[in-house]
Amino acid sequence: MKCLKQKLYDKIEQHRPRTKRLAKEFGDVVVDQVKAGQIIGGMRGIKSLITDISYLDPYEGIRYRGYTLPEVFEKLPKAEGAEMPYVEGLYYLLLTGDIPTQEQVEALIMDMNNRRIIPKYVWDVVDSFPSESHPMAILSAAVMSLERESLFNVKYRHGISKMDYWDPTYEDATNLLAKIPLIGAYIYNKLYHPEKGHRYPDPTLDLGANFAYMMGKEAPYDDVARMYFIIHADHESGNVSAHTGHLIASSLSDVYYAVSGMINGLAGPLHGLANQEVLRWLQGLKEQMGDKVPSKEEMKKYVWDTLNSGQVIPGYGHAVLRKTDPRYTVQREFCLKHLPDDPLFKYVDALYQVVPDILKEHGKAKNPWPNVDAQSGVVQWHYGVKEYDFYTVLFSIGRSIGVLSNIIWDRALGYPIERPKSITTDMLEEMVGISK
Ligand code: HAX
Repeated sequence: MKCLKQKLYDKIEQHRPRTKRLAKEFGDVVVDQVKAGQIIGGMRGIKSLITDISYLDPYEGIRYRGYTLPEVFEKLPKAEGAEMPYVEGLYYLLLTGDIPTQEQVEALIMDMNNRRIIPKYVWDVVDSFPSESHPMAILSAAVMSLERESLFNVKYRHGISKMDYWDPTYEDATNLLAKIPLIGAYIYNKLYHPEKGHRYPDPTLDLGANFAYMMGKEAPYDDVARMYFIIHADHESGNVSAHTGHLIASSLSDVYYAVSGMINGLAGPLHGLANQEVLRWLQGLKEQMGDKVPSKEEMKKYVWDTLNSGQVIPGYGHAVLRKTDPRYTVQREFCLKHLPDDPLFKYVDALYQVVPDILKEHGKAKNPWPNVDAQSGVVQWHYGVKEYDFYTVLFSIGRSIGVLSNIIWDRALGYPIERPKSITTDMLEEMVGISK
């Protein structure tokens, strides 16, 4: 049996001529046009990035290597008795495009378990933060501190060939992916449950089960962790976190710099932090209502009050999607099966009944439907992770799977340093025909 790295090498060799041919023979073919509105509107919709790891269709949602989320959940190997697949299997799929066998995933789990040792200075970095610090700031700093371990940097200093950049990058990426859940769980225990202390990983467990174990959670939290990391792994390349990771790595900064930057981008309330914002916003509604479950009219009023005060409804809308996010649906189905009577789930479900119509009437949001963040806090809350500041750390662990896979392929295909062109307002006014 070929190990993941050998299989990846074969795939890279097969793919390289395609990229080379596109660049050499078709470099001048026009594939998109840029409108002035896109330049001042956050580059929305401009086709200017390339990735084969995932593709986001506005109406269908995300596909990983061509597979929809339900297909991913159905096809990837699972631990005995588990409802959700191994996270390691997803990493294998994202890197190679192939669904791994049980044996291939087990070999990868063993490999990753051997990469879990974390130098003491990382714990010291985490411990040195004040307890009021946001866990995303701590996670970013802890990942950054690991940069010292980069194999890519050592090889680069010794003069490695461009064709081989992907190899130490794969080593760095797999090392970081093995370690980041430990850092996340350590931050959780330190900030919120210092009395319990930190649990070191169990080498017999896979990434999802290990995370549950380190968080001090029983089943089915292992499946919750697997589901959570898998649905958050990738959303093609243009979103803030994925793009930041790619951009930083394009200057040949190593994966530790890139993933730390990715985490910083994810920490914004319009992106990953929206999952904590949903919970904060819902708690506000619960406080207003006392113990009473709000009526539909009261719910509508709360939504309108939020909009009228100039704020966004967290967990709704999307820059690309134009329908309910399948990542929302996966979690909703999990909730319907495992926690149908959870009071918070009922709130979120009731919101689903009122928010889209209100956003349509409000008339601004291009997509009135819920995104991944509308539902994810509910699941965590139900299983006792009520410290909602922590939710984006969970998102970061998941997102690192896609970002790292992309960076390995960026190196393999030799994509250059990213450098779009900017213009001044004067120039844009002139281009659109505004006379002074
Ligand atoms: N509530 C109220 N107004 C909204 C809205 C929402 N949920 N979503 C969009 N709008 C508004 C925008 O603020 C914008 O208003 P202005 O014209 O006054 O600036 C207008 O509708 C048009 O925006 P859009 O084109 O539909 O959306 P964008 O591509 O600009 O932004 C966002 C996409 C996800 C940032 C946006 O929908 C939003 O702010 N949603 C709430 C925050 C959220 O849930 N973020 C998480 C998104 C998923 C994700 O990345 N997870 O990590």
